[in-house]
Amino acid sequence: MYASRMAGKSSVLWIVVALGSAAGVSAPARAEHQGDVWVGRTAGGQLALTPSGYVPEENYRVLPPVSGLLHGWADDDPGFDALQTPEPQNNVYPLQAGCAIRLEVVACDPAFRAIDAAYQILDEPGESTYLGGSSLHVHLTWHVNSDDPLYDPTQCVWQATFILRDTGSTHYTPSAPFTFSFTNVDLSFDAGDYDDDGDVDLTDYAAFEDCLAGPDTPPQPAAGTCEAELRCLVSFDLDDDEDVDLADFAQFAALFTD
Ligand SMILES: [Ca+2]
Ligand SMILES: [Ca+2]
Ligand SMILES: [Ca+2]
Ligand SMILES: [Ca+2]
Repeated sequence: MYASRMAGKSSVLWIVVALGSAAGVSAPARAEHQGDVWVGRTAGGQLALTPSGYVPEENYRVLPPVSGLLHGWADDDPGFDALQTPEPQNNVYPLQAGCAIRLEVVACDPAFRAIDAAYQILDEPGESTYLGGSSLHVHLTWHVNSDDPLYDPTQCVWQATFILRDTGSTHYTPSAPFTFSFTNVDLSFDAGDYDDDGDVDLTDYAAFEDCLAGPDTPPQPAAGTCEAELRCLVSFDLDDDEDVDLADFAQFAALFTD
């Protein structure tokens, strides 16, 4: 079905077509998900996030620049919301009355911090803030602080790992750790469209070649910057395993628009 649209392009693209049509296509790249983290508990009584809400591990959260009180990049999404509807297929159920849920830092990168409504800074392991009870809904401020002496201007992704704890009468087991990735790079382009001009064409293909480093190897684009590497992954790591290889190439080929 791609052959007619590809007619007249180079022989390289015919290989692309063959690979693309052979592959299962359309897994979305890791991208920006709108919405909150949904908090619930398993049937066995462990705090858990549902995959129906924002999944920290599957998303880069883009923080816009801020000025004034805070310097650097900050936003208050995603927040935390209590799950309302049971999800037996995910083994996650609504929180019960009596719970008292806290968010606790396990680890976070230098210059990153979470700020709660009382302006308490969370940036050291063990620090925590109260999120609420069985109907919790709270937004912290996520902040990459460019005033921090440890702020590294060559860094473009900041990670922060948390767990949820219950200090209430329900005595839920703490959640598994979960890790957010925040970035100050604008990632609002579509999968495959590296140069963000609304198509996937030979220009993007050239960028794919620059990003291609093979299985289980981080991209090493010529530009050599964190931002270039991140753009490689967001554009071309279409099977979301943190590399750009031939498996991604097969999916990339199917995205060709011209
Ligand atoms: Ca393009
Ligand atoms: Ca183009
Ligand atoms: Ca791979
Ligand atoms: Ca990949």
